Amino acid sequence: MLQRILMSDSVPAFAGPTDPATRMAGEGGRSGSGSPTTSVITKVKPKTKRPNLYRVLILNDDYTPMEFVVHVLEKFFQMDVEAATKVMLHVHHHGIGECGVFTYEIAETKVTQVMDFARKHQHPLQCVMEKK
Ligand code: TYC
Repeated sequence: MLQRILMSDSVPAFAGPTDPATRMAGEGGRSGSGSPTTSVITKVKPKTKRPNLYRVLILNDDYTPMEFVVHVLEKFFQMDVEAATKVMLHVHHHGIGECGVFTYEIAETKVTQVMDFARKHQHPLQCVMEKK
């Protein structure tokens, strides 16, 4: 978004032409004729947007072996065996649990990797993503 400040016959006191966030257009301050001129100062606001984040969750079921879930968490979510076991037991007792928080594309890739791996080993493990 550009913020425009229209100033008459002026040179900005708050930021000179060397300020990278300020640009001047038009005739400039001194035309040489001695008469006042108009300058348009466009202030460029640096805007960095934070990406949307998504939780990747795994769901409990009655058939997927506990060791397989621990293995999945180690393989795709860089957990050590202690952290993976805690998450697996949380899911086992509460029905659902968080594996991590990622940007959209990373989260989608993790879900696909887990689902493909579970299917390949014929386990019904479910993995989903949810916008934070
Ligand atoms: N409930 C499963 C069992 O008793 C273990 C399990 C844990 C399965 C977590 C899925 O996401 C899961 N074998």
